[in-house]
Amino acid sequence: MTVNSADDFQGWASAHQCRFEAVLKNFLPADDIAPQRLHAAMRYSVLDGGKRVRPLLAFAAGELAGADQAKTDRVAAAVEMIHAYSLVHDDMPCMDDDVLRRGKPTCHVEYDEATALLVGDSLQSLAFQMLVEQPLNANPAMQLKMVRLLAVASGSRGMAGGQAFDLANVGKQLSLAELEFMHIHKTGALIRAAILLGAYCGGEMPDAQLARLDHFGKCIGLAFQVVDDVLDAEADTATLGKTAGKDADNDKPTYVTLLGAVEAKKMAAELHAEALQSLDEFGSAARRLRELGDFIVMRKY
Ligand code: GRG
Repeated sequence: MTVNSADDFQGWASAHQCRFEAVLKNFLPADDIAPQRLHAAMRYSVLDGGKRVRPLLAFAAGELAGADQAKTDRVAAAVEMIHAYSLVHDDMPCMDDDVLRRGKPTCHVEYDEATALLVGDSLQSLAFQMLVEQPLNANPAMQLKMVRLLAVASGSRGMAGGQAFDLANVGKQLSLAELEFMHIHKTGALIRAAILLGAYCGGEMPDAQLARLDHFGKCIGLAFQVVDDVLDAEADTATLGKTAGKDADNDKPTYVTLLGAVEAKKMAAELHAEALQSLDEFGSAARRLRELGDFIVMRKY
């Protein structure tokens, strides 16, 4: 069965997840290549776990834009490597200090702190290698734009900046606008980048359409975080594959602490509706993006 012939969303997503696991295995250095322990820890942190939401968003946007699978595989791998690095570093004692991730001991618990630090560093470098080793767009200037996009989304004006804001506000009450600022950066920036990078692998798209795709990413990225906050408060550790109730334990400001669970769920539903609205003009070509939007707000883990 090819990925495109899988008609239902679950079939499409599973086929991509399965195929992409092999892609990642191939892109990551083998664990018998020196330094073996670092490479084993990189593979441990990236493979065999995670919902692969960001890669699926890149594939869906790539399919919308008529992109080659080999190209979207590279941008999806780059984004997933950045995401995996952020989880490894986030779990370290100097940040969230957690012991469970994706149903397994966190990287620094399974290996050690120095290795976890180097896993994050190396995954970040490998992510950018993914974007420059092969042509991803007929226009080299566009490929440069793609590299910059991922750099900004993951750096101090994106994910890492959002994490700094998060760490600086532990134990504090934030306004809704401040919470939104934090999550648009910490969680939303990489989700947005996944969608645009997938689209940039395909044919040229008018700026207005790209802006609508980006608006979908902005809304669904924020919805992802609101749902994450609700799940942290309401789901159990076994279902999540990470320690539940961690936000309350760490005295973190969340949508649930600020608005209460009922209002937070309402907010997720509103963001979901706004996200879907921005895909209207794409018709059936945006079907997978819509379905991913549904999955993001309805997920249970
Ligand atoms: C360390 C630079 C740096 C950044 C860390 C992403 C992040 C920033 C921290 C993770 C903490 C966290 C739980 C954030 C909430 C949203 C989020 C990114 C959840 C994890 O993403 P999922 O649910 O994870 O997509 P899987 O394991 O499915 O890939």
